[in-house]
Amino acid sequence: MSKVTVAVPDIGGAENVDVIEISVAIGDTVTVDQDLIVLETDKASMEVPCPQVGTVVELLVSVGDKINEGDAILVLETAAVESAPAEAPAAPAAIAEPAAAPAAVSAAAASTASQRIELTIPDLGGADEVTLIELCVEPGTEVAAEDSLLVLETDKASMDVPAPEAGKIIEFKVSVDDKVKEGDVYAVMEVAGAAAPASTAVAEPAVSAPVAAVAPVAAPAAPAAEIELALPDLGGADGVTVIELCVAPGTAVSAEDSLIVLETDKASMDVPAPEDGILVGFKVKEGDTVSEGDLYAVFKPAAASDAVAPAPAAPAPVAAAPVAPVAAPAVSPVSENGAVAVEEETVSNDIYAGPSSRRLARQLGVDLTKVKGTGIRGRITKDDIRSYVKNALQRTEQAPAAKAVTGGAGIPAIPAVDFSQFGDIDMVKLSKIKKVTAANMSRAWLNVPHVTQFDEADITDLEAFRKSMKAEAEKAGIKLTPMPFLIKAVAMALRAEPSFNVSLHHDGEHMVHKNYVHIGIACDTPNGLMVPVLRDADKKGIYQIAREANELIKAARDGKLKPRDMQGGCFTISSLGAMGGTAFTPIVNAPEVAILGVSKAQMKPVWNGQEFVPRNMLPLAVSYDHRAINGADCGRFFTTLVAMIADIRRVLL
Ligand code: CAO
Repeated sequence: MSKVTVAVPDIGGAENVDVIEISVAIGDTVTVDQDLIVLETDKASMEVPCPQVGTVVELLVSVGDKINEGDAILVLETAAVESAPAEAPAAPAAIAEPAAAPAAVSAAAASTASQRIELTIPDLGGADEVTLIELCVEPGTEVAAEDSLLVLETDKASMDVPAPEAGKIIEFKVSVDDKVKEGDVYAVMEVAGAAAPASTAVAEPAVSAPVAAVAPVAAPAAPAAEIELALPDLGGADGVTVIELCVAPGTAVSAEDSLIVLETDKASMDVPAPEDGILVGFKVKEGDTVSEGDLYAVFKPAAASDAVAPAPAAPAPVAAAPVAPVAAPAVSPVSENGAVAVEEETVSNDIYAGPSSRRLARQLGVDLTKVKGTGIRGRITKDDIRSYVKNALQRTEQAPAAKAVTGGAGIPAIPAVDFSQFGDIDMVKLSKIKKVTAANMSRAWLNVPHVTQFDEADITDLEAFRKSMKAEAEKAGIKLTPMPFLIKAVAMALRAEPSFNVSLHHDGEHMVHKNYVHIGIACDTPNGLMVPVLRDADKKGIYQIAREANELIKAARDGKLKPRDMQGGCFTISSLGAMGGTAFTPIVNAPEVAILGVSKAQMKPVWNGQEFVPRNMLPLAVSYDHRAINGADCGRFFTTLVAMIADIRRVLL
């Protein structure tokens, strides 16, 4: 065992750098390249990797400390036989400057095997130094030829640097936010077979950065004061795609403002305005394929533009009309959902994202102006896009308007309460039926926009008739309560008013009209509320309905209903008449679209046009799903129903 002190490596001359994160704790076993701490200046942050395997035995810095190159960070206990110097300045070697890293282009076979090659930064189109903004893979990753390894960026362009061939990335020699230039070694790669020649190790991006390459050319054909802008050096790339037009025709722009964004499969670049002026119009549109020298816009330099109208006549028929400014992207499938769109906010009109992120966004139909970047300096990463899509999908699933028929509502849960703090309680487990009922009620209540309409039916004559038939019915073994009459009246009212005998199809596109009439009977049972279904009530007589209803109610109370006995209802009747109450608002038993609530009948004085007469009045309530039924439909249905109950002979008509 020996102890090694890990020190701050070369940090590019930066001084008093903040320690913003300690990534390990005392006792941790660490491996080579594992992050130990994170440092940050106002320009960059860097992770300090571990130079060798060991166990952290002492931390010598804390978050908030300011440290410099060579400062001790922590002490490692290693398995090495020979002890390292007490204050070993060994760390720098582990950071960015590997032993014998050649300054120039890649050379084959740097380290262990002859198959290892060093990868160097390719031609940057004349740009001096560019910033490394993303390492696309982890050391140890197997990559295919052309897989992106790095993303580089100037203030005007970003580019992916692809793998020159298939292999395994052994290590990166660079870190995010490093400045790199052509020829810098950035990674060591293990490739199959013999060492690759140096040239194969140099990745050639499809498009080089057009940093100093903007080339407005005076257009001979253009009217005085207007010039046509030509595309700059594209690093030899042909067939580059126009992916964004950044300003609307007629817009005043400043020098260096982005006018269009071009993209190959490996790089994207902004093409900036050459000077202050007015972008008169575009000669290209999004999706066009362009090459160096192509005329892409008509531009009026500020010096020449006194007062140019917002849409001056372009010298050539420019493609101004169909151009959408970048702030109004055409594609946003997520925001097609109204409910979601309301919640969406445009985060930024300046899209700061690399080509691979832009490509992913296009594949997923994501509007990048709405994505918040969490990368360095607010850059949009692929993870940002994925999180955006995930969140959008979750919101869509929760948005009732998005799924008017099948959806739910993301309402906050009722907080948990410990009732025992207020007094003695007993906890009784819910029966399965009660749990199912609770779920069904919540589902119906949250999904169905309910309207409840009230009325009274004069059952004086009905009750007189029922009572006159009771003894006869009893002889036939039938208990004749008001319920069979209500079932028959409802069945015939549904026949007369078929707009109530429907269900919304779950696809949200259709209404299911039913040519059968099955009536659900809400039953209070010892196990909870159950709703057996009496089939074809429109085709049955009162005695048969009464007999079947009694059997179903008994089976419900005895817990003997079969699943089929509870399926297929068109409409439910819930009667609390035997219990009392003047009115209640029943919940629609979805996917049925309406329910009848029956309260306790009472003798009431009713004006017959000449005098008040005592009548037995039955309070009724119809709740209906306002997605499927309009108030006028309910008015018709309810009037028909009340008339049938008041004069039961009407069910024969
Ligand atoms: N007004 C006054 N009296 C009424 C009445 C009314 N609306 N409805 C029934 N009665 C009387 C009956 O006349 C009967 O007495 P008689 O036969 O001697 O005249 C007595 O009350 C008992 O009737 P019942 O309740 O046994 O029979 P029913 O067919 O009317 O009802 C059932 C059966 C299953 C609907 C009922 O027992 C029940 O369980 N209701 C509860 C429904 C429920 O819980 N719904 C959920 C509410 S929230 O949606």
